[in-house]
Amino acid sequence: MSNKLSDSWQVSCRGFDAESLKKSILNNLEYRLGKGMKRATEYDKYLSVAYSVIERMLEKWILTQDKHGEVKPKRVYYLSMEFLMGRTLGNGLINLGLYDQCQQALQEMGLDLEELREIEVDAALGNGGLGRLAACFLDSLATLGLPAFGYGIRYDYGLFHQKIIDGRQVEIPDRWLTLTNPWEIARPEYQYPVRFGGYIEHQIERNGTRKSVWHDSEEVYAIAYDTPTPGYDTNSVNTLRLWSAKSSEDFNLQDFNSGDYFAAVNKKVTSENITKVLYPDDSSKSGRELRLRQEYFLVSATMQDIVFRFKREHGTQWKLFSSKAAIQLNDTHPALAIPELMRILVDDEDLKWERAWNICTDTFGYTNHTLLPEALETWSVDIMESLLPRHMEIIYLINHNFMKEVMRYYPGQIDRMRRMSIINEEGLKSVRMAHLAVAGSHKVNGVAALHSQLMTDTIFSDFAAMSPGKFTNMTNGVTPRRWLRKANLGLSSLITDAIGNEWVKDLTKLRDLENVVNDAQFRQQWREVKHNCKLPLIDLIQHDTGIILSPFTMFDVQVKRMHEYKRQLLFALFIIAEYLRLKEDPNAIVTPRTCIIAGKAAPAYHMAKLIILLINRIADTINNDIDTRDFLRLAFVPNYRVSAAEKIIPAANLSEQISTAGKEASGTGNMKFALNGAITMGTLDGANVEILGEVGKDNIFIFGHTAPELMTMRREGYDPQTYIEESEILQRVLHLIDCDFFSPGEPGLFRPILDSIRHHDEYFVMADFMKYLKAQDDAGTAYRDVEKWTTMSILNVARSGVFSSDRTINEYATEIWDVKPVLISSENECNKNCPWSCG
Ligand code: 26Q
Repeated sequence: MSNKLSDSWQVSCRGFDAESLKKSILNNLEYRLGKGMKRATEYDKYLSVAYSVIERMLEKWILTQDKHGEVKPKRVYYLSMEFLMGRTLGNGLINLGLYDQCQQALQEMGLDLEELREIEVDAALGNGGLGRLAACFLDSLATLGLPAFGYGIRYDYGLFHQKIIDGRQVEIPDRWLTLTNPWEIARPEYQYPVRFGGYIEHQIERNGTRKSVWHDSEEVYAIAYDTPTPGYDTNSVNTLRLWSAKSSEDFNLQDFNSGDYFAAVNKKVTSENITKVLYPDDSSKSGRELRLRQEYFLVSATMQDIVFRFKREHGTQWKLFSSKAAIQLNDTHPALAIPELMRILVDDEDLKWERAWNICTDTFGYTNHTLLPEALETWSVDIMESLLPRHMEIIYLINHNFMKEVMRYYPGQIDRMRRMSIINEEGLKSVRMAHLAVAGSHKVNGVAALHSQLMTDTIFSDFAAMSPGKFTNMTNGVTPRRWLRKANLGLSSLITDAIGNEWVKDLTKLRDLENVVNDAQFRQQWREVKHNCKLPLIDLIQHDTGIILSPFTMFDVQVKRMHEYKRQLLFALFIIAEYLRLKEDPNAIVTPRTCIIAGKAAPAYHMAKLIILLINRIADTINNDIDTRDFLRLAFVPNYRVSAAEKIIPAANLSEQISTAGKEASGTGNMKFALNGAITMGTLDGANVEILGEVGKDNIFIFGHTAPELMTMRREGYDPQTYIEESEILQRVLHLIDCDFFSPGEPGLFRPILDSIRHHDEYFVMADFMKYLKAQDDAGTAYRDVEKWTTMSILNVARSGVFSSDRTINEYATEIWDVKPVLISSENECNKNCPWSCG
């Protein structure tokens, strides 16, 4: 495909041609790694290429940062405990416009770019949607030329690797840093002390003002590691700054001198533990103290850094602060940034409380990603008091003022105050982080229209009644660079040949595909591309599981974290029903289907792990049944991760988005599938509602009870038994599990699953089962109509433009952040007259 980007922006110290790249690659191998081609390992070769790519980012990075230093624009700070970046090489090459040249350079050296790309280990510093959203946002921020920093934690161990042994998930530590990470630059010159524990002394100054002094705290240092985040077809390169913990003293001298060497080393180890490992739970049940330490560590280092940068550019003109910094909180995990900024402004910078508070609320924005009550973050006042005594005081003060305000609005409404309080006084006293985040922000947003509506109807209804203008919606999006241009070269090229390549930067241009939807040759090519996307996935699955699949079947895919509300179980029950139908009626009309499931379960989430086991046992049974195996297969792909998603999603025909209505805040996988020409099989949940709105009801399969219907059923009493009694198919499916058909020799293995859906069925699996079966039947029928399916597939892509994270970031920029792009032109930089002659 034509991949020529406008070349005016190309910075020229390191050439962007294949010849210069070759030179760089060999130079890096020799002078950075100290090897020649003969002894270089595959990883050495990958590193040499990666170094050659990052070098070309660095020039633009410096240019960008210098420019920002000069114009001192308002910057966006995206604070997140997770950045699920995946691999960088392929996307770096695409964003820099270097892909084809690099491919050519490597080919001439007898190397293969695709093979080298596969060597890179994913940066898996996130669990799922929230972390990947942060990564997509970084790509869009840079592409749009917005001055921005991502701030997060440099975990030594990212999300665990998942192995499947005898059908069960086994967790393996992710030692992603044991091999060199070429994309980061350590900045030991940027380090900040972060304090924990101790006590607060309240002094009265000579002039009568009160002063709080924090004594006897332990100190840990936060060291910055920077990764450049380049935009596509632009000189803008922003920064992802991740903090790593370093002990403040190499040894505790007292312990050391008293002869206790191990105690001395141990203290060092304990404080450095803060950034050891990412919490592998994508809900917040685990109220562990280490997690709170992590959250405060991120926030404290980040706020010090932001204030340092502000003072460097604007001194102590605090009135400018909120017009120079927009800080976005990715869920409540970094919400301590609010009391931390209060502490810095009031205690360190001597601002009056009211003034500091106005600065805070003008600066912070908070994004909510969940309504599940059990996932709303709270911390016990006890833990907070002992770990962060000053912050606990500040939170009490914030709450005191906030309660006064509530009282002004609603005099005498004690119950409302109790509900809205940042401190939950019932039982063990705790801090409600969501209430803190709402109180301390000028904008609070949900991540899809339905979710934002439910948010103000339910968990934040009192807050929305008091400050309606504070609440808004920012429907999620995904970056088209990674999720179409990079992940699906075949479809990208076909699209570009048909409508040009502007869609990469303006995804709404995909609409132009509607002009060729009836073009017979285009349609034929479309089918071929979709077919070919299956081949590498088939190889991967055979390699990882031994299961052999056929590309001539419908690929029906559900990939996402394992969660009861996401209802992988509903998909599994459908597969059993389909299996029974095939067994009982050899002449049944069927659409040959390949069902693919992947996802990790939180290590302590036993039900989710049991569902993985059930899926694997179903797969063992049906894949080995000669009566059915030509029509129905199932594969559970181990170790779902960003790089696997890039292979799985393009191969899908049907995209399973079947969460219990009202439970999935948005979903972003749903968008990636639609963008790659898969048709959604979905409930009216999260962004599925908006996908329906875009593609139209003829190009999607929607089923199941709606959120309001389920609300009524909960209120009036829901009995799954009535649905079971009504459906013979459902009875037989459940019976097959019950009689240990999938667990021979292990009687009752799946009992907990059956008990849960037969008796409580919190996620309405039974209530939606028959509706799902019908929708699946419709999808199977539609797939057999090749022409109809082709149209649906093309229209899904044509109408998915709105789900670009560029659109989302533009909305944040104008409606929440008030930030503007800064053009980075390539004048004045290294050119042919470069004195260093470094080409
Ligand atoms: C919190 C405290 C302690 C330990 C872990 C956590 C924790 C970690 C990760 C809580 C939640 C998460 C991740 C949540 C998440 O990924 N939410 C998803 O966000 C997506 C982006 O907005 C949405 O599309 C999904 O609907 C939502 O589930």
